[in-house]
Amino acid sequence: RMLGKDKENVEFVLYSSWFCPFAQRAWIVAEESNANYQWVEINPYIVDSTRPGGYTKKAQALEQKKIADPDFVEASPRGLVPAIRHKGIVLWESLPVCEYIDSVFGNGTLIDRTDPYQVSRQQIWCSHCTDRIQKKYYQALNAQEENDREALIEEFFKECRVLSNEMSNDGPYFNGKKFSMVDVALAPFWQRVLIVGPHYFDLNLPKESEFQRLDIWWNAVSARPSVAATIVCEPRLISSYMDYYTDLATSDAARNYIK
Ligand SMILES: N[C@@H](CCC(=O)N[C@@H](CS)C(=O)NCC(=O)O)C(=O)O
Repeated sequence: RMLGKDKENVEFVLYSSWFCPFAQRAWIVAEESNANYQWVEINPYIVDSTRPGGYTKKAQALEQKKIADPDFVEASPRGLVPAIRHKGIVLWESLPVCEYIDSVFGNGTLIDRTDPYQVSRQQIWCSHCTDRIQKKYYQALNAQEENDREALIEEFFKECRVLSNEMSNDGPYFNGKKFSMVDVALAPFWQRVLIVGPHYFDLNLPKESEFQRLDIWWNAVSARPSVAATIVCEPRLISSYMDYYTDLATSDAARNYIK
């Protein structure tokens, strides 16, 4: 279904970047759906030919992005991936994009929309994944002093424990037996915690029960076909994070999630 194999019947266009965890959320939900979608690969950053594949985390001016791909910037006014185009509408920001794909092309099951409490609760824990777990982790990756990094890793562990304690005991996923939006929100970042972090610095996840629960969660999530389909080449993923580690990133994501 990806890459618009059935080019005649493309149902929506997904503007994405292979390395982007936010875009990976939308990619997972697109894979969960049965839609025939077209992938448009975007590199929103400055290309540096001395880097593997030319990938950096250096911001490219919006004007440049417009020249490279005007349709993309029309779909995403700040020039960030992911974004989608469906018939006459465009949408950007990963979680709203995920919600739309799930409602329109999926089974609408990633959020229990029949229960207002569950809708709001999912939002709280999706934000926790983005603004606390992922943010602390990126800050640790970006820290230039060992002491700062250690303190940030402790804060990251603390936020992981908080999420873990909210996870159901009824099944492997956040909500138990049903895969949900919180699982989608966290999966790309957890993959980076396990793969990218340990390459750049020592990251030994604690052995305590909260982290065992997260292990159970990741085993189930990573085995799910929609998630497995989005796992990219590990060495390339690692090298694409170099600018965070060396504090050279100037992207919108770097400003919002690291600084
Ligand atoms: N809050 C946005 C963040 C998206 C984002 O920062 N994407 C990065 C790639 S990982 C991007 O497009 N960066 C381009 C830039 O910073 O100019 C979302 O959830 O979709």
